[in-house]
Amino acid sequence: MSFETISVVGLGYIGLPTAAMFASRKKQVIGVDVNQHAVDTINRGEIHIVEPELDMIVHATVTEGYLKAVTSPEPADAFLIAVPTPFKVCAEGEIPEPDLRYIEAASKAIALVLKKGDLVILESTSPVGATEQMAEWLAEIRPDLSFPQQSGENADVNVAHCPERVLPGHVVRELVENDRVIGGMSKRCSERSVELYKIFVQGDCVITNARTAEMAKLTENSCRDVQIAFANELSMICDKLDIDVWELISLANRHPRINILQPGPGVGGHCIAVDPWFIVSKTPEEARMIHTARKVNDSKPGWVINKVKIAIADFLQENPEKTAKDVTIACYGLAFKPDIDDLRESPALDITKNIAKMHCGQVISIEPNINMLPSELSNVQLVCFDIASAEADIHILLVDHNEFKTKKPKSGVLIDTKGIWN
Ligand code: SAJ
Repeated sequence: MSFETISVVGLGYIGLPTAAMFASRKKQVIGVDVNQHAVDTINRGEIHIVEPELDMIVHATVTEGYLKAVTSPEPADAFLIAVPTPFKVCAEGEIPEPDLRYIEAASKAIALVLKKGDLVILESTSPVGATEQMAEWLAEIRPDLSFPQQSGENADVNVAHCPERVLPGHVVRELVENDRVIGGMSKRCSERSVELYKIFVQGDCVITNARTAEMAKLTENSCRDVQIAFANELSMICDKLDIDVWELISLANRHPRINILQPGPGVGGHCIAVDPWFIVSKTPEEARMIHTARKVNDSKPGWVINKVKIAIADFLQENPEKTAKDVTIACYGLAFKPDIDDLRESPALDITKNIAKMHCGQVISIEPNINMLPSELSNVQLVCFDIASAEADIHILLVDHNEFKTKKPKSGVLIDTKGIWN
């Protein structure tokens, strides 16, 4: 059975581009989101997120009538769920638990419009077992339909986990070119999912089971987290031993089998800093290295703030006519990684906020990708590079945006967490 109408639930950084790709292949796509603003924006042919090339595709597919957005699900042949999976708030030092409430709400909403022959795919990054849990929620609401946990290959509704793996900033290209891991709850579930993704995916669609697919995604992001933690740990060791970590890494990387990543102010975004906890919370006894890596990366912003405190004290000692009130600190970059406007879970934002809280003098921020500072930085001023470079006494480089690679403050104390001003 072919897929004529496809529904994507959750129109964020993954859901909207995915919906747009199906629509660009002339499928009828119904995007569902609880956010009325997002729905209205998309229906005008515009987008509410920043992602290169996406605006053109959404505009074209909405105008041609292939993509529409709604706030509650409508019948379709396939449903893809791409909602957030954050973790629950917990006390400091405790292991965060995944919060599946958005998956639960999305699956209960689509359950009402499911029919025999439909396919449901969970794309959200999820702890192991979440797809089986989702199938249970669907079955609870629709006892009139059979699901793979009850009827295997003969189920009325097929269910699979196919994690998204695209890199923000390159989503449109990676959605088409990347290989997909397809974890069906039965062989038939996997085969139908491959048929669906092949509508636009040019990469290989590799079949496994749902639990392995869930773990594959968590493994990819945990692997990157562990590798970044290694680089961050090296940067702290080198600082103590008076060695330039950037030179060290470039030397070590000349070895044919070594590829060390880059240290920074910490790990941000809502993927790499979150997903490893889904493994640690399930298997705390075994996941020792993954847990330690999380702790190392989470400790890096505090380490940078400590460096700033030392720099202020040194500056005042060398300039005895000044008090802390006279010291202007410039923080370069707020985004969680270079050349994007996304401030979610950003260590640069966290560091700037903490410096503004502890420092009684002026704190200024330079972030070329935004026009307005978030409300939590109410006592910080957004300025351009040249003003900051001329006015600040202490310059802290937090994100290696392209603009910062070509310019360097001419005077003052430099704290460079990304190694581009060396
Ligand atoms: N970072 C470093 N040093 C490095 C590389 C990255 O400190 O050498 C930092 C970045 O500055 C940033 C954080 O790590 O704060 C994460 O950035 P990233 O570029 O590594 O990854 P994300 O979060 O943008 O996207 C990741 C990708 N996963 C992998 O590369 C394994 C992407 O493919 C996933 O789809 C995405 O997570 C996701 O949605 O899970």
